[in-house]
Amino acid sequence: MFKDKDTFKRALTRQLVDKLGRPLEEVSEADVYKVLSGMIREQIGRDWAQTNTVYKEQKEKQVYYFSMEFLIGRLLGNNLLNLGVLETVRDGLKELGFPFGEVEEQESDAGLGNGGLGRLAACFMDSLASLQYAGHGTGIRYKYGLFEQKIMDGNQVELPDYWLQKGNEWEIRRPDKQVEVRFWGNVVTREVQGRLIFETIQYESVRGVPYDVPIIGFGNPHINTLRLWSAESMMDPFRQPSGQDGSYYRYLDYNRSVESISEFLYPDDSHYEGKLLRLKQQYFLCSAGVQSVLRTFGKLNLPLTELPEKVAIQINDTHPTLVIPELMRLLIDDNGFGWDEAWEITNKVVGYTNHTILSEALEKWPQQMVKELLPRIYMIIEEIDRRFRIQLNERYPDQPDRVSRMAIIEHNQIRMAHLAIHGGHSINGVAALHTEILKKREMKDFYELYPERFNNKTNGITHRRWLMYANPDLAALVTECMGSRWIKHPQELNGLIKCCKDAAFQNEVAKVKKQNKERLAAYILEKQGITVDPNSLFDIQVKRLHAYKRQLLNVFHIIHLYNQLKENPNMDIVPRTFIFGAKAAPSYYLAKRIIKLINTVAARINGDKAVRDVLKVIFLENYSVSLAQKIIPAADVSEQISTASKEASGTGNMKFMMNGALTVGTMDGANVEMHEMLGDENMFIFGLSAEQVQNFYQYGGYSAWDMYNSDSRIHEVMDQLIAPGPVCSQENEFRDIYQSILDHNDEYFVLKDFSSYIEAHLNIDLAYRNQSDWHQKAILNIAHSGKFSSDCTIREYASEIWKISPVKRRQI
Ligand code: 26V
Repeated sequence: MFKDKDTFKRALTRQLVDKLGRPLEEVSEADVYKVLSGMIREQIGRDWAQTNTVYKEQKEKQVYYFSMEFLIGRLLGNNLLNLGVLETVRDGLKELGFPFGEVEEQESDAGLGNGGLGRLAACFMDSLASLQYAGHGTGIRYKYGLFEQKIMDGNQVELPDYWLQKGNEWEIRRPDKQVEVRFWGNVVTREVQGRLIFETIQYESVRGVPYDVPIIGFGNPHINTLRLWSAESMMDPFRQPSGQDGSYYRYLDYNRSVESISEFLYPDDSHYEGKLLRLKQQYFLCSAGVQSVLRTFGKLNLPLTELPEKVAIQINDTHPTLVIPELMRLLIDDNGFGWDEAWEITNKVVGYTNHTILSEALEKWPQQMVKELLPRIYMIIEEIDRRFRIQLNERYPDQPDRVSRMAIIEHNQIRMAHLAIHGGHSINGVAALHTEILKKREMKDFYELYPERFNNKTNGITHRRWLMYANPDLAALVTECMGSRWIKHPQELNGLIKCCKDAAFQNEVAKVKKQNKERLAAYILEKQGITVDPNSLFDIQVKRLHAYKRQLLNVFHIIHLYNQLKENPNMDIVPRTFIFGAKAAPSYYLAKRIIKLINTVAARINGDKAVRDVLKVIFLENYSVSLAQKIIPAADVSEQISTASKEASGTGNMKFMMNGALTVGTMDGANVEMHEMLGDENMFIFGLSAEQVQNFYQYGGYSAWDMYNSDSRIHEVMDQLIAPGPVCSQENEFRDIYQSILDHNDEYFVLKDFSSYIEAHLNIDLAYRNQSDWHQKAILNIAHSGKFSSDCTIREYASEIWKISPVKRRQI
């Protein structure tokens, strides 16, 4: 692309002058960002078009990853990395007087996701293209991404994230590929030549316009497409009547309601709410997406019976489950298929990934709402349910309870997970433990009915963004140690095992970690005016705020440490900096109170001169992909402390591991698989097992009050939530949190795990004192992290679920 630095500098300078008509001295970072991204866009255009031509000519099977969320973050740096010109551009820009960091900051984060589920979709996009699979994303182009978080007086305040304000350099609007999506109306049924015909009348139309984002493969000319749909009004505003009959106002209402469909991302994760707008969004995604898939398939001139050989659709959680009835509708109503044939095709095309076992997150749509908004889709779901019940009654003739447990429509609700399992050919969990829980507990009935459909696909992260890009010095060190094969074959990171005892290598790793910590410390100083010591142990918990993730356990431990220090100011501890980053769903009261608690504790501790050399607590505002890239490389300790059985997988855990942090964690999600490789020596495991947690839920036997009464450390910390002192400035300040634990019997076993968590932290303290041993452990963490590259995950999806291979270009 750019042969060398000087070629790049010349090309950029020429473009800057040509495009802006200004001398270089008058050019801003924002100008450079814009012109540079434009240059890249131009360069990749041909490869993008050619990738699509190859797909078409070779009739490659295409995978479509349907997701309500794609948390992609910024693209400039990642694109340059994948194009192999990051270093050239960085050096060239520097010589032109534009530090890359500042140019990069001009881009807004595409925050089109809440957390793990959305970021996973983004990592998968990167792996699909880098491994040369024909795999694309289908999502929504929200005008507003996840809210921007401000902390005011310790509380979270949400501001709209208008990420498109400055334009988006990475998208191309494709009005030529628009589709129509229909809502509301009535279905009329007619019989024509012995066949029933279903026609929806008096519906409301919405125009779906796709915006395509190129997904550039690493080191290859393969460019896939992330297609994000935007909802627009169908009518031409200038042709609307403006008379007194009210139609103009109806038009304005319609317009507003249409545009609201792709207006904002729902900021709730893990909590289902039966909101009509959310249902509209889901159907909009599914209908636009499936229509577009069929249109592309149509260009192959093959019969639709061959759809399963040429198309796979993976649905990211149940949010896009309506692809099942929508595909049925298009096959039956628009293409004349009979039910059975349409069902077989649909079944073979769709696969479903489950991301949560929290029952409150399982989607169940009110029957009536679906019936009104999507009358034809509702009829199809009803028919699916009717036939499924017959099948179940035949198989379990004397078990009506089981039949109602498994039915798709029950208690006036449509259970999306049941529809997804029954309507697709594959259901997978996202870590070994999670899949086992699905099979043995949550989806037991379905596992008994369809055992062959259940499979595990442990999550992964792209090592390109999370190691090579976020931590270039560490990546360079790895390459120096063992060459660069690991970049294409991340599992070969385990070649580092042999260097883990090498003192010189340990020192180099330590040096890089120190620099990353210094950079983060500088950021903290700039943002918050607080000085943190890069020699202290950086202990970090960044993730969505949720009770099951137990940020509370972390804060309780900090309060406990503080109590000990107050009692014994000379206590010998390794100086620590605790860092948090977390957004709470705006309606999640307790989560927001926990943010307030963290900030209150932080203010107290940071303001106490007596402990300032050994203890600091930082809450970083507005945690996002870009911030994660700054934070994670600087971590010594990674907090992965969810109540066992609750975290489906976790992916932050993998990012920290790959960056040489040691994990303190429970035997939950993918932590279990990390532990399998690392052993007790290289990880700090504590707390109840998933099985113990289950037993408590099932048989009882746990009392939070007993914990409170029997452990003085717990007693002290809990009391501090309600009595003026080091935590509260006034009485009862955090009584809500106190009650959530004691009066609701500590649903997530914070108190139960407290003691073993303290012990794990004592072990961390001890281990950190031996720096050589510590770095050895850090290196082993990096060495074993290759298994968690999303490349491995995607290869498994490709061969076991989608049945596709990397695309080889035939010579034309
Ligand atoms: C859930 C819901 C449920 C109700 C409707 C609205 C809504 C919106 C978003 C979500 C996402 C929650 C599910 C989620 O993010 N799960 C996370 O998925 C990660 C990737 O598989 C996994 O690593 C995390 O453990 C899991 O919590």
